[in-house]
Amino acid sequence: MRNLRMCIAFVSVMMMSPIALAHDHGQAHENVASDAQNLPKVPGVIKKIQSMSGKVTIKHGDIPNLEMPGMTMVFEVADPSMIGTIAVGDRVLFTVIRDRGAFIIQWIERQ
Ligand SMILES: [Cu+2]
Repeated sequence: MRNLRMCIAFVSVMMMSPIALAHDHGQAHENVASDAQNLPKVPGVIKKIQSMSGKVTIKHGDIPNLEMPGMTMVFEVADPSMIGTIAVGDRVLFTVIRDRGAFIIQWIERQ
């Protein structure tokens, strides 16, 4: 209840303040990471890692947001630092988007 009231107060301030609105607009563009967190987490097993090209081959389960059934295929990582957190044979959860024909891993975590 208290949170709700704070939320309403916050929204009211936002609506009255053009500066706050502009700030919020800027944040929306930086919020790719939190958008990615809303993607379904897909289970998979790492089959191959090509660290130079940032490509990872994963035997993956169903990917609901891409309407893709389970298979083994190559993905790209959104951030090269992701490569260092995984190894061949790892069971992982990951989120992925399709961008201009490429499948880009947004988030990945060992299980
Ligand atoms: Cu696939």
